[in-house]
Amino acid sequence: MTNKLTQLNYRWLLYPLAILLCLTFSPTSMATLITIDFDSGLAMGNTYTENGVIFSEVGGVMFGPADGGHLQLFDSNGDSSNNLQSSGSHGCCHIDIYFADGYIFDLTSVDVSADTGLNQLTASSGAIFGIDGVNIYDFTTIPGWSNLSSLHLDDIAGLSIESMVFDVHKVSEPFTIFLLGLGLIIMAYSRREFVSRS
Ligand SMILES: [Ca+2]
Ligand SMILES: [Ca+2]
Repeated sequence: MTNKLTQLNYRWLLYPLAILLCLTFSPTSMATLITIDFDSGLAMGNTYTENGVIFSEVGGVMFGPADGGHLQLFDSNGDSSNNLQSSGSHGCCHIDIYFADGYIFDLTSVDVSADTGLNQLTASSGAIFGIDGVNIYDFTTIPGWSNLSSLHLDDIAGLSIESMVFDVHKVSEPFTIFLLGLGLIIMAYSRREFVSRS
């Protein structure tokens, strides 16, 4: 009798534990919204890094103070937060955007303060979006902007971006993968036990 009770408890404890592990450490539950406002990052050489996101000007001069490079970090619209914008006297730019840790992400939104046209965003999925005017663009409603490894921004002449929001999936951490795997193994084992005893 005691032995049977122990087996019963053992079986019914394993299954919830496995489900808890899987739910807690599954990749989708690790998604985190990250807003880049171009205020708190570090501009160095041809890159700007904020909150783990790298903006790298491809083959360009560099990010500069007011007018020292292709790109500026400057509050052009007076809302006390910097914009990422092209510098009029230095022509246009091409920028790669990605996470320093190689995280996979969804592009959630881009807040555009100024745009004179011909500015194009390309996703690693192959999706292309032509920015057309001043707007807060909601990419969650457009197919092709999820599970990305990078973005590419072309010809940002006349473009001024107030902020960008990313939904990052932190799936590359070995410990997370280990715990998720452990949860799946326990779940499979406890299910086998359940089937063999019933
Ligand atoms: Ca800003
Ligand atoms: Ca601003």
